[in-house]
Amino acid sequence: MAGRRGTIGAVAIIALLHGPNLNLLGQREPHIYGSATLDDYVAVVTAAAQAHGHTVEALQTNHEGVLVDAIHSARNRAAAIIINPGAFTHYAWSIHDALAAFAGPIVEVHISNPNAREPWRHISVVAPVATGSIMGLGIQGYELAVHAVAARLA
Ligand code: CA2
Repeated sequence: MAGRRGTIGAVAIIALLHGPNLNLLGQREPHIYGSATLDDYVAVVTAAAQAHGHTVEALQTNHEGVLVDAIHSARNRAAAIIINPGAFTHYAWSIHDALAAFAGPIVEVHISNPNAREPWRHISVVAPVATGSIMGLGIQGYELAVHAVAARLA
């Protein structure tokens, strides 16, 4: 059914994108990232999206170009992007440029609070092209991201 870009009827597709090393969630560094696995994050986001009548397409990659391609695909498929770019956050201008070409809401999410960590993590090249950024709230931050996106798509 024709509709707004990234929608199937009234159902919006939310692209949930994760960058490098986030496939290791729950396996290492639980003192920083907790014990939830990436599958747990996807499940929480999917449940929150479904509560708003939306659907989620999730991807994790360790490769910058693959993430750029996923953002390009989202231009035609998704109504919104929730992205944790991992360490790409801090230097990957290709991710910045790809997100800048996306028309819908973009929420940058971080599990930890990069501003409370090493100085090199204090810079985000993604934040200037995001609708908003949520950090330091763990898995709850992802739920908040879904609510924020849903409000903007309503
Ligand atoms: O806090 C976040 O969500 C980060 O985006 C996570 C990135 C880090 O580079 C950012 O500064 C902040 C790192 C992801 C690494 O994830 C791991 C998870 C478990 C074990 C090892 C790495």
